[in-house]
Amino acid sequence: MEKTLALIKPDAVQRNIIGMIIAMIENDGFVIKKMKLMKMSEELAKKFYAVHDGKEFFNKLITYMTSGDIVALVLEKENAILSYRKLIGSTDPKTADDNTIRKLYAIDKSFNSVHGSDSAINAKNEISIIFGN
Ligand code: IDP
Ligand code: MG
Repeated sequence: MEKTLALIKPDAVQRNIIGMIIAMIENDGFVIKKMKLMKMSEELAKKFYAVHDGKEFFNKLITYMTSGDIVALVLEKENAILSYRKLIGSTDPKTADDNTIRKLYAIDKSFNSVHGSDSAINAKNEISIIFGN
């Protein structure tokens, strides 16, 4: 069964909506295989988001992701990667489909409440960065 890496980002943890987001994940048929509340160090955030290094929003992204606790989850489902990307909706909540996590809960394109791996290779890589091998 396919696995993906999900993060509930600091803006959502701070607003006490961890439970609402996890309810949406479970209601969509995902099984939680691993879960932890943690705070990303600057080093970890930079490693996790290395693909965005050099972009204009990179520093803002690192400051945001290290600003408070996050919840990290390994989710399992058939086609988990694509299915979870569909459940979270597009990066910018303004263009996200109705009833997606970002449409319902994201503040804006920067503070968008959740992360989801976008490919099999990135899912494997991200799971090992956060949970180890
Ligand atoms: P994704 O989270 O939908 O995969 P990415 O393009 O991989 O989106 O960007 C990673 C994260 O960086 C986003 O979720 C968001 O928090 C932030 N981000 C992306 N694009 C922008 C932007 O144009 N301005 C500010 N923040 C952005
Ligand atoms: Mg991405």
